[in-house]
Amino acid sequence: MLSTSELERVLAAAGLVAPVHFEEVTGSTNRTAWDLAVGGAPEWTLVAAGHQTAGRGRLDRTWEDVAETSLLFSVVLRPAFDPAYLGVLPLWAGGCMALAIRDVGGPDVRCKWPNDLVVGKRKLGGILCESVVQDERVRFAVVGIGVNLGAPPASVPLSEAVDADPVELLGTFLTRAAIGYDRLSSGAEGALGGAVAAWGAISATLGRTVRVERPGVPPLEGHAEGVDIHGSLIVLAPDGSHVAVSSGDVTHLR
Ligand code: BT5
Repeated sequence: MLSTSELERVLAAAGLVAPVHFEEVTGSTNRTAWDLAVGGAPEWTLVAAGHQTAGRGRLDRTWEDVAETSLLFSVVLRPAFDPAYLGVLPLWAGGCMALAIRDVGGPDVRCKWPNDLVVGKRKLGGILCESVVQDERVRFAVVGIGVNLGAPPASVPLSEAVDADPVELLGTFLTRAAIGYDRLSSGAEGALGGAVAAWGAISATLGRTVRVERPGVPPLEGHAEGVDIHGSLIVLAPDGSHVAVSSGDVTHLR
């Protein structure tokens, strides 16, 4: 079971020093982490909950959970890299979590661009990265992750769950994420490229024919060729052009 003392323990075991904040029931851990970040909370401030009443996805969508059958947490980061690299964060976090799930004996989880954790067509986790950029610098980023454990919410079609202990999974994620974060944060090209390559190696999207939907733009169908150093999906369009997609929703067609 998650608790304040368990959060402190797994953070320390990952070699990280930061405040933790646990609530059995909260609105949204991203919201709490955001408020703490605005108030100056340091990197790796960790917020977790047993249940969210206002869990958030991207674009005002909701993240559903069944109380006590999810891992729901957010961390505050203050990457020093150029804000142009913010798109790498969900890929980096998703890659770390997919591998952490495998480490604790879970199934062959893959990453669907930009922020889903999937097994086949079923989604078992999602990542929500929110950030503030000021004076061309990242003031802070909140990386929130939800993973269904034990049972997916019945209200969400095509959802899936993994059988894992939340404390063990969180600890394994933090240990993976802490390794190499400082180089990523510094904007080292090798680290950014490494995070993108690690994501690509366990991606469910690359090599597929996809449809990309973006607000206010006609849908784009094409071949998902790769991901660039900014985390954008490179799609080969039917006219032979390469389109770099920095945000949107992807459907795997073939
Ligand atoms: C996401 O958004 O997938 C990001 C989810 C991030 C959730 C974490 S939990 C901790 C932290 N605090 C928060 O408030 N949020 C973060 P998006 O790509 O927009 O996908 C949202 C869609 O996923 C919804 O519209 C549903 O279709 C689906 N969905 C919602 N809950 C789900 C669940 N538990 N399992 C699988 N799919 C779900």
